[in-house]
Amino acid sequence: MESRYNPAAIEEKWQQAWEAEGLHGTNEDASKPKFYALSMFPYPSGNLHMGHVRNYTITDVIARVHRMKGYRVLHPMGWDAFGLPAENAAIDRGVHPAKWTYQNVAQMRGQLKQLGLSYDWEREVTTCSPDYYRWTQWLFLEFFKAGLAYQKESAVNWDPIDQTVLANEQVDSEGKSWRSGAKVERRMLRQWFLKITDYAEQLLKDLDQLEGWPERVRLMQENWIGRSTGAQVVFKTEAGDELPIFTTRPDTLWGATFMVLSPEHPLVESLTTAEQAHVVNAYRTEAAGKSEIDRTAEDREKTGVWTGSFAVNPVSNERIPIWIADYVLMGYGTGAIMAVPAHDQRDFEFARKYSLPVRVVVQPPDDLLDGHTMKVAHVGEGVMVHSGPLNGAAAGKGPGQSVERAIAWLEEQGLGKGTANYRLRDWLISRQRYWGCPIPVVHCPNCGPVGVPSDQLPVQLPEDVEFSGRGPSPLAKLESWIRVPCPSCGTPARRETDTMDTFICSSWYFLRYPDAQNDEQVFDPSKTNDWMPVDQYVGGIEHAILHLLYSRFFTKVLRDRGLLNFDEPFKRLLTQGMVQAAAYKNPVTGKYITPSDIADLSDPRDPVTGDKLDVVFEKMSKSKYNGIDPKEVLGKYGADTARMFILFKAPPEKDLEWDDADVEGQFRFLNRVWRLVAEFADHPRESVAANADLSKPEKDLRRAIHTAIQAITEDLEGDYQLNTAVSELMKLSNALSDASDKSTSVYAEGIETLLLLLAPFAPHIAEELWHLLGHADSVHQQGWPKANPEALVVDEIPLVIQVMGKTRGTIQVPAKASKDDLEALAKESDLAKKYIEGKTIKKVIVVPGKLVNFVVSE
Ligand code: ANZ
Ligand code: ZN
Repeated sequence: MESRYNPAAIEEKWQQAWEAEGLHGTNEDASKPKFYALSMFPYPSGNLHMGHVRNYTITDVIARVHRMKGYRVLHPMGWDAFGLPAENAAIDRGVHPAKWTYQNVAQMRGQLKQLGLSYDWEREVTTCSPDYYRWTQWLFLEFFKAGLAYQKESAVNWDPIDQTVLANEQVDSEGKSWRSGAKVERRMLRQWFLKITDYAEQLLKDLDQLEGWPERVRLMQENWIGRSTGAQVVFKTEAGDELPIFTTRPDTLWGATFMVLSPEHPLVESLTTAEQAHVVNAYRTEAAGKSEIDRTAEDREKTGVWTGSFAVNPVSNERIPIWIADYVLMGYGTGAIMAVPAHDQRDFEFARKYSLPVRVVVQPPDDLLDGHTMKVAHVGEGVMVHSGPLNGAAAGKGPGQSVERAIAWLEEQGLGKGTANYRLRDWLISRQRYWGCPIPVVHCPNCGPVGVPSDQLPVQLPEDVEFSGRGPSPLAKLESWIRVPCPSCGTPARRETDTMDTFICSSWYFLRYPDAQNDEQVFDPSKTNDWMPVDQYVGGIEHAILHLLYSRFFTKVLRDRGLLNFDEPFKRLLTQGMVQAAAYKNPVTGKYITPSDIADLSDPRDPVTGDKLDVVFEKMSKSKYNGIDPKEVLGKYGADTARMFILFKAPPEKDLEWDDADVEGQFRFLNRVWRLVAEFADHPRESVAANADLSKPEKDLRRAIHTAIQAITEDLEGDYQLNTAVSELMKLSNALSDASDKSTSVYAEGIETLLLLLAPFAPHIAEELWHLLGHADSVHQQGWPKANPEALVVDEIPLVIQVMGKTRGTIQVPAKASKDDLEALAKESDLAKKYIEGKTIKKVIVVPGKLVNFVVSE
């Protein structure tokens, strides 16, 4: 055998052996309980980064432990392979996106294998492969048939750099594209949408089922869905048109002094008088170019123009002017509001600017408000005044308060009804790019949009396209591909040239793994229902909203289409923390400096300015020069050390700070394990049956072994405290090296247990050493050890000896000793004798399990 631990000599060897034996194939034995362990699949950028390594190692440990515990485990991997980078590579470097993507996949698959991750590669899915996207298209058509996919002309977010439309979710809070960083523009375009809003209520309500999700993620989803309750109230224009509004404060109706419509509201045109037409049109054009984020920014000055028309306040029959303003959005509520300037800050600013009346209907308890003089809207508590049937009611949303009473009254009068509104919008899924899943629709002059029949799927991406600069998608120019007969009536028609948002591809991949090679069906529902839901999903917090919400939406739609029999796809979710590393930042210029440019790292200075640099821990990134390439770490220490370090350094959900010394520390630990086991293997053991009468050191060692089993088993349940599990492994290894007699059966039990417990964490070294002990089968096929409660029993405990209430020390006594025994043992102990000899014992106080106190006199 190798006398030294040499990862290079064992890791690849075992990876190949495991693959040859099909060790990580999915066990389909239905008599076993199932466990579906899933990491979020990566975009194949070409290189694995530390964030990936961390994500996949965590899931791998969980998968491996469950296998050892007797579960049948599904642990698959795949590629989220469509997307813009491939297309941009094609434009910049002239490689076809497919080629670029598959090269990257091959490279990354190799890196994953080097990490010793126990994937069932037979179930690999690649979203850009026709045998996968065929089913993405099939699913789209299911949505289409259900009326959940539709086209609509709407103001959309246009990314001027990537030349495509983006979903609201893909625009950050500053109005910039999540990908290109470009300031997003507004354009009116005809686009495809999925009707996620039909599921808003369920997506919100079912968050309650997700007890295994981080509270923070549930909250982010809740806020994103953004439910607000209130009422829809129907106002009428003087011309008699109905003008419904949504308000969260229907109780303030008597304070509505004007109305505001979104500039895009369909009634604006007919409401605009000839005198106002000029200003209204100019204002509408200006508003159309602004993003929603700009329009709704709180600190922005409110602007607007009068349409020239009036409406009637339905509760007071008062005539109120109708304005348009860009702070009212067409996509929320009804696109029209009643303005209550006394109690809504935006309306207040607007009213002051255009000298519109302010009428107080909520009087606060302390000071008397006057609409003419107030400086800000009053949004707090008070009593309803000048409000007809609501007068005297306490203002607020609570039971019996003004809002509830207003809704009841409006419903009684037939003027409105209580409703809920959601911030969530329908999901804009069409993209004007090539490298995506083609939307399987043909536009026919007679039939309108017609779904491609399922036996003609996939609608394949044509390969002979030209990528010339960042312009319109090459698909839109490929007439030979576009012209097709209508599948329904045969008339010459045109293909849809938009492709789908790649978030569609990733909204169902987890449903495919249970039946990944099915070429007849999207999946066999019995298989997918059997494996789903995912028992443990692990991935980055950056997917807290988009991917997770869309996946939940897909699951619910497919359930309603009869394909699935569960409500939620991911039972438990672990969002792993970031991997950070030291970066050197010049506090004056704000620039990051490459460590190799720094002369002395113990006194880091800017090589150009000479400024002293700050050392900051930040997420690894190229731009901060603090990335550490997994390849280097694997090359130097091997996969097992990399895995151990990453698991040990921080709890999975916390950020992790890279530290070379700690990596080195884990490498040394594995070396110690190696020596411990190798030395043991070199000495032939007597095969001793478990001895009933163990010596004290044997008992202590046995207790240490079973304590480790118990602690690690607990760490691997529920919250996955993988870092403390690694510490327990280290403790057990120390207990074994400290053992005075290494020839006992207890020691042998300890060595084997150490390897079993180590196996999920450092699979290669555990396997090598397991075989070194003479086992023929794999350590990974062994049962997970069970702690023996008897071995955990502590049979001696410390007893405190006191004299006149003063603690003098402790002695060891049998845990089960009686009160009398304790008194006797204490009296006879050398410790007590030292203090009580020559004195008269007047009283002995015994507290079993704790102390013995001698009351003496001289
Ligand atoms: C009158 C009122 C009085 C309002 C008051 C608030 C306070 P959330 O909580 O976000 O649902 N609103 C309704 N539709 C709008 C739209 N399309 N664009 C911009 N604003 C809109 O907010 C709902 C409130 O925002 C509604 O209640 C409405 O103003 C406004 F003392 O109506 B409120
Ligand atoms: Zn037709």
